[in-house]
Amino acid sequence: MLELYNSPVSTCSQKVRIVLAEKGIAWEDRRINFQAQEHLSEAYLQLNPNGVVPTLVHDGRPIVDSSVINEYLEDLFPEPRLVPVDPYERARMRAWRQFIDEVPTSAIRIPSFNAFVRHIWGPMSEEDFRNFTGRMPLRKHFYRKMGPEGFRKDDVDEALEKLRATFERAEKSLADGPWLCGEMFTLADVSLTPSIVRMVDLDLAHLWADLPRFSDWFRRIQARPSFAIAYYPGTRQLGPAC
Ligand SMILES: N[C@@H](CCC(=O)N[C@@H](CS)C(=O)NCC(=O)O)C(=O)O
Repeated sequence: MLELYNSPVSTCSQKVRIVLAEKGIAWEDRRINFQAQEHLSEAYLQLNPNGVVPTLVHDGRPIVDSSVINEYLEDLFPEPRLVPVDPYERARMRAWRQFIDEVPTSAIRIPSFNAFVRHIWGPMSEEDFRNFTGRMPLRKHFYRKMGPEGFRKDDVDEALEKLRATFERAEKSLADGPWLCGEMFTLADVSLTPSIVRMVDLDLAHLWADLPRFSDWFRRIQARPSFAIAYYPGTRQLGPAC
């Protein structure tokens, strides 16, 4: 039995939901309510000591981190394949996925938190906010750096530059497309998708308007049946916490 602790609007959860949909895997939806701080509850921290979503629980055993979860799902359910068989192609895919985890996935949090998360500070006193963020195993300093005013303009500019660099890198790779790693749709394509969807929700799609191959890639992504399944109604209606 597979249970996914996740949130409809969380980009990292969306990454795993795409893979579940691509592979047609049955799973139990365990929704975490960020506003109720369920991700910081003792019970949830037992499953995921980082206090973030998603967490996959397979026959009672937790697996954390969306990229690790997706590789685990690939191991459990190899068909249809989302990871190349050839070791060199597999390494190339993992290098892409690693870059995506390090660069755009981190960068998108800056404009995203400014737009959709910062307001949680509003009703809280400074002391309450410090107590709340003090309970976060992974994101304490990130939230505190954001503060009530949000991330500064130079932080946002740096994030957008990193995102733009990603699109340019993808545009080059896609010359040998249709997917990031060539003919095969892989976990690298899955990993990049939620950041791009979030860019659209932030009204930042103009940042790749001059990149035709990348624009076509995103159209192809949205045409896959897994997209509508992972992005069911409500997943784009952005509320607090990513
Ligand atoms: N590397 C982790 C990161 C997970 C993560 O940051 N999840 C976000 C949602 S996309 C979260 O739970 N945030 C909680 C918070 O902002 O307090 C993964 O990929 O699973």
